[in-house]
Amino acid sequence: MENCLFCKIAKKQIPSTIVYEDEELLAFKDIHPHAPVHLLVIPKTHISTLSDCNAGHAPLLGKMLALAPRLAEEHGVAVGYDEDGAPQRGYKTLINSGPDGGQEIYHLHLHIIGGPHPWRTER
Ligand code: DGP
Repeated sequence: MENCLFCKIAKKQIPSTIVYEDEELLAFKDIHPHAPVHLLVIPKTHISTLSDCNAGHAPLLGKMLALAPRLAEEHGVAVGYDEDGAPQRGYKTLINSGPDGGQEIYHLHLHIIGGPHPWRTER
C-alpha cells in the first residue's frame, strides 16, 4: 500500500527501532509508548485491520501472537513467579480494530505493552 505508514516502516523507508524481523513479520518500538515497554508487531504484507482476516490468516496471526512471549522475555517483562508461586511482571497484548476499537493506523498490528502502569492491581 503506497501511503501506508507501517508498510513504509516494513520497507525501511521510514526509520523505526526494530526489535525483531523475519520474512513475514517486523516488530518495532511504538513511537508513543504507553508503558516502559511498548512494541508493535506487524505483518510485512498489508492487511488493514483484523476484520479483514479470516481462518486463512490463522497461521500468520498465530505467529504474531506467539512472538509476544519471546519479545516480552527479551525486554524484561515476561511473566515469572516469586517463591510463593505468585505471578510477577507481565504485559498486555492488544489489537485495536476500527474507529470504535481505537485503531489509528490501518495496517494490522499487535501491541505488546509491559512494565508497571496504571491498570496494574496490587495483589
Ligand atoms: P493503534 O491506535 O492501535 O492504531 O496504534 C497505533 C500505534 O502506532 C500508536 O500507539 C502509535 C504508533 N505509531 C504511530 N506512528 C508511528 C510511527 O511513525 N512510528 C512508530 N514506531 N510508531 C508509530
